[in-house]
Amino acid sequence: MLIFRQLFDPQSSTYTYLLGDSVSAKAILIDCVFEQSKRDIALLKELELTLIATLDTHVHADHITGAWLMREAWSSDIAVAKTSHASNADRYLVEGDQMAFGQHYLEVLATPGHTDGCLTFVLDDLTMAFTGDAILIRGCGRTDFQQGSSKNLFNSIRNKIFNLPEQCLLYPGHDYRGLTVTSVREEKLFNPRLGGNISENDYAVYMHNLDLPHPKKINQAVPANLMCGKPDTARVETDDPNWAMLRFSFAGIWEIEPRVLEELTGAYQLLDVRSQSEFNGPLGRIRNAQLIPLDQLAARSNELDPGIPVILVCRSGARSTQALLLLQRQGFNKIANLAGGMLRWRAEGFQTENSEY
Ligand SMILES: N[C@@H](CCC(=O)N[C@@H](CS)C(=O)NCC(=O)O)C(=O)O
Ligand SMILES: [Fe+2]
Repeated sequence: MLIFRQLFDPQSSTYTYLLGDSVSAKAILIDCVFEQSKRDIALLKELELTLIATLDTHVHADHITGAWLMREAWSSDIAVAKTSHASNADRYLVEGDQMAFGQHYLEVLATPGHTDGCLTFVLDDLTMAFTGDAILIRGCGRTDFQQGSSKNLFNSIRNKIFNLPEQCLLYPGHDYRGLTVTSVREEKLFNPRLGGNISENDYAVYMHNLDLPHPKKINQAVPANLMCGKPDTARVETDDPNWAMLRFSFAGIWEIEPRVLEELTGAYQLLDVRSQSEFNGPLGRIRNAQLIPLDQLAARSNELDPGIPVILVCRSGARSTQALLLLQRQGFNKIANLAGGMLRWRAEGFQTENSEY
């Protein structure tokens, strides 16, 4: 089965696409964003997928690719267009190349115009295509920098993308209004720039008069993307917590595994947010746990020291997630949720106090 996710970066309005094969658990990412790497890694892990490659549709001008960071995390191949002239890639793609992931593959179409190295990736059964910034939903990529050419883009869209089956779904590299997907048929009929019978000349005039400001990050993004997102410094500065080995979840929560908590040596506050009766009940509690039930936490958070990490626990991990968000709003930033709560702690055989079985 094909696994498919469309992900969004709100800062640059970029779509990242995850495509995976459920049989082999192999996955690829199209147009991943540097700042979203933590999120993308969390999702791949939660879906139990292995990233084998990142693909970029072009050298982006508005954001930095996450390709390099992903290769650091997964040893995944970096694939870019041969015509991108980017360094540090593992595969340089030309039209007709296939990128396999398990039982599926994407085929490469060269669709220059927005930049001279733009690629569209077409799924093996022609039901989906990832067009980058060639065609956008009822729009298209600008053609006023990076060797952009309205003539080339007109040709790429009219003679390549519009030659895909009419029902083929088109997934763009960006959308600035929150639209997510379109189809070849829809864009042929309704694209205001080059749908219907609009001539190449009308299109060129339209593009010439777009008058868009340059992307704000163009001066950092283009050179970084020509290096496939390799940072200048040897170490990437992050604000990731360093007080314990934590795992970032796709839900956006830092979690601590029971085994890591058991072995944690530094100072921490273990906060149990269940009710008093549960705290004294048959499931028991973890040694040194301090009780503040969730419904009292807002009023009693001053009993905690914000300078010392707080680990939150409840029965299954749900209430403690709520508690975590509440403390975060109050300015606590060294904070983690015990994954799976007391139930998992016990299931994995770790010791409890006061339990009845
Ligand atoms: N305002 C955005 C830039 C938006 C932009 O120029 N997007 C490019 C894609 S990289 C484009 O082709 N836009 C076409 C359009 O908005 O019609 C920023 O500062 O990052
Ligand atoms: Fe672009």
